[in-house]
Amino acid sequence: MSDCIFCKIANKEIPTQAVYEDDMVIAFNDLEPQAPVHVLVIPKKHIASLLATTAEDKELLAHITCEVIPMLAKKLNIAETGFRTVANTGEEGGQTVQHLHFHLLGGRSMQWPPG
Ligand code: DGP
Repeated sequence: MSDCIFCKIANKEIPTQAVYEDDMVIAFNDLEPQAPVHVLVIPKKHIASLLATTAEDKELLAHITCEVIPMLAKKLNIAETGFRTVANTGEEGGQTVQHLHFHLLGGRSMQWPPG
């Protein structure tokens, strides 16, 4: 998607310091961090949100949630104390960038319910 900011980050049209990258995903620090650790994990493929995923994306989603996020939590030293993973979806869900992304937040105590 030519006008998608996260596609531009994934395609290196916007230079970004990756925290992690492989064939399927890139992870980078959030521009407006809400915690001492606040990383966004995104698929390189443009998918608008969780609602737009299909059976074709199962491997990608499993890679992000079962492999990349736990690996990053350990690498960023938030695995033992705990962390939060968020995928805001849609307007009332708080999604502001229309490219699927998982927030990985840690380094402070999280509150519930979220705002
Ligand atoms: P959400 O509200 O769930 O759609 O989260 C979008 C997040 O993306 C928000 O926390 C700010 C972050 N963000 C938006 N534009 C950029 C950008 O150009 N670079 C980086 N690193 N983060 C961005």
